[in-house]
Amino acid sequence: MAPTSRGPRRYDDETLGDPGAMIHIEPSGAACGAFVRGVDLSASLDDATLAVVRAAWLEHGVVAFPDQGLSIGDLERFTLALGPRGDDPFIAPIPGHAHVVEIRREPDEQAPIFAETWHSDWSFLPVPPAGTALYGTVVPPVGGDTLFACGAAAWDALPAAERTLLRDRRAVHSARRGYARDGMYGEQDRARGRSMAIRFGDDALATRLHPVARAHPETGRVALFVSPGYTIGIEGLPADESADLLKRLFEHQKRPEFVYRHRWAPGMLLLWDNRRLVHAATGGYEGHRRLLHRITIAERVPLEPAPAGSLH
Ligand SMILES: O=C(O)CCC(=O)C(=O)O
Ligand SMILES: [Fe+2]
Repeated sequence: MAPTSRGPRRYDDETLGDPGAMIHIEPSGAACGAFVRGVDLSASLDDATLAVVRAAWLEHGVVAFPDQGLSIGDLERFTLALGPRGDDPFIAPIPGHAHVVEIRREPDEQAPIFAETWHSDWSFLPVPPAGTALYGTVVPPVGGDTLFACGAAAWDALPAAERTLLRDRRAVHSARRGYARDGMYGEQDRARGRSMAIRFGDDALATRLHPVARAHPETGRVALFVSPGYTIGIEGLPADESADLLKRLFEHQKRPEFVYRHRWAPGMLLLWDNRRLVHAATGGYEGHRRLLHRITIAERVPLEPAPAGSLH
């Protein structure tokens, strides 16, 4: 059919049929992480583009979209296209945006760096969030990288005998180390003048069990799902054995071969998969401001324990 016979609203068929042709995905070369270029997140994404973005997120675990220039509304729209809104139990939202929180640090702030302990976001919830989107609003010229460690690579690298011992175990998760009154972000921390809107409290004492070896609900890939931030024990083990085992797993999961170090730039959106990765903030930007806007993306399906057949 001649192009002239097309209606004015038609796009070129090549573009229409293959959004991947315009989207460039550059893997980090580490166990996780990729840069995604050629997508403008300030506009609504069509279904085909969204599918490419979703596939990249699942394949690489953490994807960075540089040079976006997003408003809070853009961030809300994009994340809602990926999944339902997640809860942020211990950080108050910004005014007028019930699901947007700030990761903030002022130049003269004395409190310890927020989230420097490895964790998977809010893993103590009954159904932990699938993903997190973090947007670089004010990015310091040095430091402030975010580290990501691939829990699937960590699981695969465990000796077979260890995987056998761990495959039916459940871990005890809790927010208490961070958000209880006596936690890292509790009463003492508030007295040190942290600028983030943290809401610590007794709710943080609750515990929740999740499989140590967790099958990803969308890819089926099994990941080691524990972290020093939120995992406080292994169900059914004496306290000393549980502590020893967790100590070993925490050392193992952050081995350099599993880690991607993400360097931020202003206007960059980062999207990660909490089901596969643990992450940690870093410092090194004393005297500079850092401000990121964050939205938590909830799981679309209920969390199931890993089926035995999918473990290896
Ligand atoms: O500040 C960072 O680099 C990461 C903070 C964090 O853990 C989070 O936003 O979930
Ligand atoms: Fe986090």
